[in-house]
Amino acid sequence: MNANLYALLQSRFCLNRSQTALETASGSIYSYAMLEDMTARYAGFISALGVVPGDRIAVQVEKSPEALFLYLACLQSGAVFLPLNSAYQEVEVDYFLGDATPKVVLHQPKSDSWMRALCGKHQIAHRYMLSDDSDTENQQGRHSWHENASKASPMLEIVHRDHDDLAAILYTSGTTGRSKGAMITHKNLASNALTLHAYWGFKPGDILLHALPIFHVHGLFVACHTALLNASKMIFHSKFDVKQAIEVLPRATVFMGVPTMYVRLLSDATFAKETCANMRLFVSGSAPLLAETFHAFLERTGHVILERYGMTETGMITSNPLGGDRRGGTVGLPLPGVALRVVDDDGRACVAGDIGGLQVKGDNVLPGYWQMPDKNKEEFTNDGYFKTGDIGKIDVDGYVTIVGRARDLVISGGYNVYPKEIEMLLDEIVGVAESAVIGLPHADFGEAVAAVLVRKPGATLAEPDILAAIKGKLAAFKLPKRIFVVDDLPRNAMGKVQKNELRKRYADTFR
Ligand code: MCA
Ligand code: AMP
Repeated sequence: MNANLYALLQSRFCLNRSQTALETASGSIYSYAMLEDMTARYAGFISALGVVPGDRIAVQVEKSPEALFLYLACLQSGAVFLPLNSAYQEVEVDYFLGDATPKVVLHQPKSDSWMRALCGKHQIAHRYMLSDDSDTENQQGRHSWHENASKASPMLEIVHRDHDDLAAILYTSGTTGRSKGAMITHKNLASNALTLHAYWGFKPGDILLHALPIFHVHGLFVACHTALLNASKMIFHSKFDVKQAIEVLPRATVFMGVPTMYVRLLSDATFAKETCANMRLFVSGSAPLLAETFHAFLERTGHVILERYGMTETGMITSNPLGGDRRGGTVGLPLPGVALRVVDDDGRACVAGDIGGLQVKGDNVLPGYWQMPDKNKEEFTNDGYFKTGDIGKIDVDGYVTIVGRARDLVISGGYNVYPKEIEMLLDEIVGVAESAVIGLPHADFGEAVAAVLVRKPGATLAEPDILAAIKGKLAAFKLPKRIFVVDDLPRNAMGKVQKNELRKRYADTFR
């Protein structure tokens, strides 16, 4: 049997391929026939470039239908898809390309000069540009992906892949400041997609409003896979715009978003019960949904947001039930086929209600990190459980609550930011003795990044200068939204910086 995920997805496409697969914000319509044809052409072109199964294709482009076809084409041709957040800067991308050694790189026109240099540095054989559909000028030329690939002969087969063959590599930052490539197999993706499709009760006629980015698990795997398995139409917005979302929501039945999106919907006075007339399911994840958002949404719309929990490395782990009790403040129950346990500091299983580290096992869990054998030993237990780094509890009814994180991580608007990565850059600035980066409560983003700097004797540190020094080296969403300069950092008896103390001190900064 061919375990290629694309074979599974394609087997579910509607027989009538003239049905709509994607509708963009500008009104462009792409049928399933078009999706299949473009995917096959892109796959044919990938193969003609000499890419063989297992080769990586790195993609840093804005969201567009073509970007989705490209992902599907990588699956079809057996290539390993390596999506990169379009906000990443040259220094960040340099590392990913050096580590993953892709054979092909696709990028946005705006990064032409530095991508050219990076591809030269890493001896990457092929470089193409893919722009979103609003940018027709850059759709042409020798380096235009669409111009070249859309004319290729369609690949007729779906390349055979085994369950454990890689489908994608997604980089997640690490607490050491060094990113790790999570290796995701066809089995990981297929098992999670089938489970979610059934668990969330997808049915004929469902229409998904898709406004998430497609370079992370939530938008690319969770949202696209469930919709494609259902042969659904996706109203495919290149980014979340609250006005646009409210305009099209009456035509949708399912929405998936990060908590910031729910906060923004609620902050718009025109968002009302009527907006949700056809909706059957609102899903939230990637960051904690505040109780006040959960309750305000119920009051305004009559809908109980379904919160679920997952990770890049594991796909979705838990979900509140579709039919049963959706408990606010919890992330629901372990999904079918997913084993989840809570352990204490010594790795012993906790009893119901006790707080500890969450560990997970199942077909959804990655086999390991790209070229990091030592890391793999650290992150998995001897009996095959993956250590999530999240702290939580499972109550007697099986409901899971996330209470914190063992790793130093800020989640801002659904994006993960690792303080260490920013601290390393701040510490290099002349006049900075040391730094501590923290997440502070933020009304819109849930948490926002802030930095506390200790100045060297006699140095003057001005916020704009500090920001200017690191801007361009980090994706903009990682930049501190406030910088505080202090004489020293609070430390415990062991000399460890007490970030909790700092979080308390500056708690009201963004409220
Ligand atoms: C944008 N900005 C941000 C963020 N997004 N700052 C902090 N945190 C953010 N998340 C900054 C920009 O750099 C910019 O700064 C300014 O805010 C406005 O940028 P803009 O592009 O207009 O922002 P936006 O369109 O309003 O974006 C907000 C957003 C977006 C819609 C919430 O961040 C988003 O789509 N988040 C979803 C992330 C996601 O998909 N996560 C799933 C990961 P300046 O003006 O200074 O330039 S997968 C995952 O976590 C697991 C598996 C899971 O469980 O799902
Ligand atoms: P990422 O590494 O980007 O895939 O982010 C995964 C992390 O997001 C998890 O380890 C959790 O810390 C967090 N996360 C995802 N969903 C939720 C949720 N519903 N509630 C709280 N935290 C979440």
